[in-house]
Parts: sequence; C-alpha cells; structure tokens
Amino acid sequence: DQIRVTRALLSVSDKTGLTDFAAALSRRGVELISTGGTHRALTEAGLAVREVSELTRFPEMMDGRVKTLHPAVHGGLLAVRDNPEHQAALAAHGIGAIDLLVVNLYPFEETLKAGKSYDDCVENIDVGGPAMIRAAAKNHADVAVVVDVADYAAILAELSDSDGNLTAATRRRLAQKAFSRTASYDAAIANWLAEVEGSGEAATFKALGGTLAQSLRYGENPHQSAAFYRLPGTLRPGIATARQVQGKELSYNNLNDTDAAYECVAEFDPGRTAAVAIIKHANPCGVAEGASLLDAYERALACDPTSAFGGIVALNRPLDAEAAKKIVEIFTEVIIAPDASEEARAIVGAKKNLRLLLAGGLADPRAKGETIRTVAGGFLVQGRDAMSVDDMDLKVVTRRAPSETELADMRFAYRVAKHVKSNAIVYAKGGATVGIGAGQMSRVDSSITAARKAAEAAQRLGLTESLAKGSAVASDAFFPFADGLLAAAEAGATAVIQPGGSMRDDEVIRAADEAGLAMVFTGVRHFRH
Ligand code: 93A
Repeated sequence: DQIRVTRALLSVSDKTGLTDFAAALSRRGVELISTGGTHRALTEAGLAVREVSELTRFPEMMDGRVKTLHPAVHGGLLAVRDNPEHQAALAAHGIGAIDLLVVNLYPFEETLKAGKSYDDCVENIDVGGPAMIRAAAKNHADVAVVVDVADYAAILAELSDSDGNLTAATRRRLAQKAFSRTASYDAAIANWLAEVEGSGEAATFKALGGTLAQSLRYGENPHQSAAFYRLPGTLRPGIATARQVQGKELSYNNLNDTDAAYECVAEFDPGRTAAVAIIKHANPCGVAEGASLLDAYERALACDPTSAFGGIVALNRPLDAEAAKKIVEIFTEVIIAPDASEEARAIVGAKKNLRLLLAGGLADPRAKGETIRTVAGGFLVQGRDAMSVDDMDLKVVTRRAPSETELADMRFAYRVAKHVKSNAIVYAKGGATVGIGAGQMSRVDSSITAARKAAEAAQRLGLTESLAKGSAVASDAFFPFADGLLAAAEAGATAVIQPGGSMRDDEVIRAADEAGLAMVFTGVRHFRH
C-alpha cells in the first residue's frame, strides 16, 4: 500500500521551509510544478520547476483568482491509479498524475487578525487551494497532501526511509489533517461574515465600543460563533492585556476560565504571599497560599487533583522554574502569571500545546469597574465586586471567639468564596482550600459536596480524618437554615464565616453555639452567578 512520489505540485502562501523541502524532493528525482509566487521562489533558489500555467495552457488570471482551477490540475489529483477509465482519460487529455500536493492557504485568519479591510479579507479567501486540498485528500488512496509546514521534515524522513514511498497510513493521516484544515478555514470565514452581519454578542460589544481582539474558532460549543472583544480605555491587567507566548490557540472556554483564574489569584497580594488558583469550568478546584509558588501549587493541587486535570493554573507572582517543572507534570490547558523567568519559559516550552499567558501585572482586586452580561434583547451592567474581606468589619456572633489561626483561615476561605459560583461553600485550612462546593441550587447541597471533597482529599493522602477537620468554612451568602451549618460542623469545621442577615440568624447562631463553633458575620455578600 505504498505509493511512489514522482510528481509534486507546490502552491504555498507561507513559504517557510519551502526551498529546502522542494530541493530535497528534487534531489529524490521528484518533478516539481508550482504556481506563480511559489514558482518564483523555487527558481530563485536554483531549482528546476515547471509552472502550472504550462500544464493548464492558461495564464493565471484575475489577480490570481484563477490559477489552478482547471482539469489539468484536478484531473491529475483525482484520477484513480488502478481505474482504467481514469487512466485513459489522463492519456486522452495529456494530463499527468500528481502524487504529492503541498498547499498552504491564503492567510485569511492572519489578515483578519491584523485588522485589515473588508476587501483585503475577501481577497484572502482562498478558493483554488482548498479545492486542490480536498481533491487530493479525497484521493488519498493515491495522493499525499501536505497542508502544514511542520510536516515537511517527517515527509522527507519517510521518503528517505522507504525509498521514495509514502504509506497508506501516512496518506490517511495527512488527509484527515487536510480536511480539518479546510473546515477550520471555512469556519473562520463564516464566523467573520456572521460578525460583519452584526449578530448577538458581537453587535453588543461593537455598540459598547469594543475592538476585536481575536476571532475565535467557536463559542462555548462548536455550533456557536464567537469572538473576543477588548473594551476601550486603560485595561486592568488580566486576560485582555495578556500576551500569549506559546501554545495552541485559545478557545472561548479557555479565555473565560483563564479570566476567572486570574481574577481569583489577584485577590492575593504578591508582596505578602505566593498564591496559586487552579480553575475548572470557571470555578476554583484548588487555591492555596505558600512559601513559594511551588509550595502554593502543590497545596492547591492537593485539594482536588481529579478536577485539576485539564485545568487553568493562575499564579500571583512571575512563574519560576520550580513551579513550572511541577505544573507541566499533569495535563494543564493554560498557565497565566504576571511574568515568567527565562528558565520557566523554557520548561513550559517543552510542552508545545500548553498555553502560557503573561499578563504583565496583577489586577487590583479593589479597583472599580463594570461587568456586563447579555440577557434576551438587552444587557445587564453592574459595578464589579470590588469588596475584599480585608475591608470588612468581622463581627463575632458566637459565644466562642475564633482563634488567630481560625481567623486567618476564615479570611482565606472568604477570599476564595468570592470567586466560586453560588451557592459557594469553601473549607480552608492553613491557607489552602480543602473542599469546595460550587454552583448548587441549594446551599446544603454545596455544603455536602464541599465536605465530600474534603473527605476524598484525606482519603487520597491515606488519612483517616477528613481534611475539613479543624478547618474554617465560608459561605458566600447567609445560611437560611441551620442545616447547612450543621453539615459543616459534622464535616469537622470549627469556624464559620458568612455574611449573616437571615431571618433565622438567631436559630443559626444557637446551632453554632451548641456545636461549639466560632462564627463571624461579614455583612457583605459575595454572590457570583
Ligand atoms: O485565488 S485562488 O483561490 N485561485 C486558485 O486557482 C488558486 N490556486 C492556488 N488561490 C489559489 N491558490 C493559492 O495560491 C494556494 O492555496 C496558495 O496559498 C497560493 C500560492 O500562490 P503563489 O504560488 O502565487 O504564491
């Protein structure tokens, strides 16, 4: 199931690595054919190469819009080698079969990203390129198609290992990649036109004066179009100021989760402590302070390593080598930090797909600002939750006052609870979360989830007692009944921090006293929906 490569058609916009690749093919005795600009580059490099117009007996016309759209090209790509009729047609029309197609497309995505004009974007919609790619990929039984410069080396290696042949498995793999390339290319064009039409979020943010930062492959789901807009003015350090230094393209969900992660970790003053937040689906699954970033990361990870898999890691200080080494040990989608050392960058660099974002600074959690959310036919605007537990007047409501340690854990837990979707319950001990319950419709369900997480974390460490034992528990809003609080006491919490303000506060305080808990009211709610 090998095919011998004897004739190659090259037509590339991105000419990186082109001449070396073509020269190597030429040395193997492969005949080269190419389009205008590619032909020029190859001839200048001293290679013998025929021009496509020689095959088609048509000049390239209409500014290059029509250059390879011709039976002499498509017949050569689509003819089946062991089909006698196809072979007869090739012979009758003087068409030579093509075994290797090398194409990369007009840079539509780059043109869009560079903020070029509408007409420029239209002109950069490649038609002939995708047509050839699809033809060759369909006929992968006989033709190999290369759409990625990064594949040149592997193709040459295989040709040289197997005497100028390529296997069926390689051709199938290349065909798969080819169709996925034409699909993402068309999706980018469709998304752009949808935005130009002014639909949904895009229209909203354009109305607000936002500028397109990045057009996204899709939204929360593949059938939703999406884009990232940056608001005008001075931006708080974070997702909108971050520079991606490496890794795969960011998705809509990546951006949303990375924002949640960085906003959460920004609550921790880097001058006071190192801190790390690990986020999954916009909720923290582990947050910790530490003597170093490595220490903080390990303690954050211990809270819920199962959920942390494929998560986002945010750090409040420049990423260092020690922390980087540990973080890359498990599958992580994104790392975001104010900056990174050279050494740390090199360590992360070994993981090609891992996205590293450097925000240039850490946001002031107390800074004013707005959040915007769309509703059907309109949008909601509110001031951001700029309240920090450090500014709250903590009122002890139980007979027992919290110890210094309990107070520190309470503050830590409340700081994190602000960034957990309601209903939020956070257990914390020693400056690290040990159990988080998020997004439940009833507070008692969040309590139960958080307690279960703390018990599971202990089990993983081979401990008999839940990690919630001796912890402080935070609730983002008041306990409407004593049940949620009692669940926390049962799980082992000794201290409770909550806003207070329930009709049944007395009942809840009495239950806390009976359970020997220390409880403080903050007077400030941290709903996050
Ligand atoms: O304008 S096109 O859609 N019409 C074509 O017939 C055609 N054939 C190849 N674009 C076409 N191409 C594209 O030209 C290729 O996909 C490649 O990106 C580019 C290479 O052009 P050149 O060799 O002139 O630099």
